[in-house]
Amino acid sequence: MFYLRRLTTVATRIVHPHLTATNLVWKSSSLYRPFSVNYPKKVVSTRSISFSTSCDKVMAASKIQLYSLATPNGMKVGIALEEMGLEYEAHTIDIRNGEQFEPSFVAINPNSKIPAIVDPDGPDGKPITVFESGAILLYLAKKSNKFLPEEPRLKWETIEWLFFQMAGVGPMFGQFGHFFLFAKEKCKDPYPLERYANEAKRLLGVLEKRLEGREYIIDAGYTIVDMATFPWVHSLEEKASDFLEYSKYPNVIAWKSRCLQRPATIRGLKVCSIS
Ligand SMILES: N[C@@H](CCC(=O)N[C@@H](CS)C(=O)NCC(=O)O)C(=O)O
Repeated sequence: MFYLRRLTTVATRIVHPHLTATNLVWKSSSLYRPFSVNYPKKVVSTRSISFSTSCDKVMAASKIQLYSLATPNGMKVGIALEEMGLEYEAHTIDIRNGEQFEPSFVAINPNSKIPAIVDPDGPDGKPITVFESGAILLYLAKKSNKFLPEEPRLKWETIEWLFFQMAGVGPMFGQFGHFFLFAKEKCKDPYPLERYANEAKRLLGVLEKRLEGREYIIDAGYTIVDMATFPWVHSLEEKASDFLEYSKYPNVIAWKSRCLQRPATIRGLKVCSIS
């Protein structure tokens, strides 16, 4: 883990050479809250990092560097990288231990959330950092020329449904998961769970209608929209299928099963797995 942290720090220096390598503060949390936004964090140690020549090969990294964890948001990017056949190196950021708050990671994503990438070969040939899973998917689709249709109407439909996932499915399913799984004991008021369960069901209904007579969300075939959406649908099906009445959404279930039949997608789901 220490070596991975050093890789993260070195990659950060590639794109943020103004950062110093010393006095980086590592923050940790004893609580695992994949869906949470505000949970207690405490600094457990402070140590200095120094660079040695053994890290030089990382300074010359030619592959995309992925910083992630296999949560529904993290899985999106693992799937995209595998499906697109892009070369990459994956680094696990353990949000259970507060690694998303380490300065070296904050330099890559100022919002302290996974996933994030560093591409040493950005659009202008120089290194670039990209955070927010939707932005990363668009970036990778453009780089690989895959999974984002070129035909203008289909392209805008793809972007439209990607925003639907980013602004609707992700946040609402996430809040539902928080109140259903993690805040069960903390919050006795039924209102938040009801609100987010109703919204999750409503969104499943929107998807159900969209998938009527369609194999994938966009008619062009499997796209970055499916990669962004099905990990959330799959995750809540595993945890709350009865509560959210998944049996009422047969088109959604059939589509999710189709996504799960793709070997590269299966590989992508396992990138940065939580052990
Ligand atoms: N909108 C962001 C959301 C990312 C996000 O919420 N990531 C979660 C894991 S699924 C995280 O890093 N949580 C850590 C925290 O909240 O401290 C995206 O899609 O990239």
